Amino acid sequence: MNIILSNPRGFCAGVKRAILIVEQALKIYKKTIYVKHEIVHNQYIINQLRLKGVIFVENILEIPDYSIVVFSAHGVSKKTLQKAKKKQLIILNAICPLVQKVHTEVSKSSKQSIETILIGHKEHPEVKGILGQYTNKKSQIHLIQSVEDVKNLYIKNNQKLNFFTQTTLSIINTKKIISALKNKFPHISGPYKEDICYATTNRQKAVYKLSKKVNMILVIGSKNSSNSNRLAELSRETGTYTQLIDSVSDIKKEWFKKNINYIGITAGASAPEILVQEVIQYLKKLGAKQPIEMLGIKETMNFKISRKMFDINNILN
Ligand code: 10G
Ligand code: SF4
Repeated sequence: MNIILSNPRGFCAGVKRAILIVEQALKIYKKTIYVKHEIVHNQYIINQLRLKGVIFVENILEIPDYSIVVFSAHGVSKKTLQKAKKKQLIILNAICPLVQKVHTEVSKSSKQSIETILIGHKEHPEVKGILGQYTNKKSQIHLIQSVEDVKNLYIKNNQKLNFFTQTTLSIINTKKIISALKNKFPHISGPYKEDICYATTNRQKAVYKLSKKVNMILVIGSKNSSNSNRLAELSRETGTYTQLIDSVSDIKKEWFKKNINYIGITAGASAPEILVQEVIQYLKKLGAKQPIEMLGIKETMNFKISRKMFDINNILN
């Protein structure tokens, strides 16, 4: 049995930054750190941080007044931010800068009363956060998820219309939706391509390439991770036998009974490399050879954390 590792895979710059913000907060403040939503959608990361005392909440109202809160990498709505301010919380916003860019644009669109379309998955926290930037009651933001939704979309003024996208969508499906939008609304404005980020794009391109070389792909990522699900979906669409696993303990021996000579492994943007290495060790015990790293794009993106972020005086001003 041979193992081929997808490249790039695993942590993106936004995830690294978000986890580091929580770790720095623990070190600097030496107090309970609350996190609004899972900092990133990965069970291993969440369990590790819980062991360090971090408390994850879905509702800001669960947090005692004057506490320290970190907003997850997926971002929050303006309403959530206001609630946190009302409770006088010390806020550390770990939103990925690439999601922040979408917030800024949607907020601008709202201020200018431009009807706006967001392509994204309903109920996903990133989508809730983006929708929550559009506060103009006289105009509207519409959430769509499919080409079918474009057909049913009614817009008041289609001469002035903007669209944006969630950052972790399927590249192929999103292109289809955008093309349907452009056909129906020729005057629509949007990002140069779409707001799907570099990490999502690179991991999807890599897993597609990998699918041509292997009989089976293991995608490491949690069930609620949008970008990990999109990797598994794309891999399955190529006809490759695919399993999305949180960790090595999800693997079932019967998966390997079929004629599998080449196994591919990839990991979502929120899955740490240690989980990949544990799967490799397991497969080696089943007789797999030393893994081969597939050639791929070298990622150099790095999001800095400003020192000011942890400065109490700066936060309270
Ligand atoms: O893929 P989603 O958005 O579900 O999140 P994740 O935590 O699994 O991965 C990192 C991506 C984000 C923080 C959303 S931009
Ligand atoms: Fe940022 Fe993309 Fe990572 Fe989301 S997946 S945190 S947008 S780099």
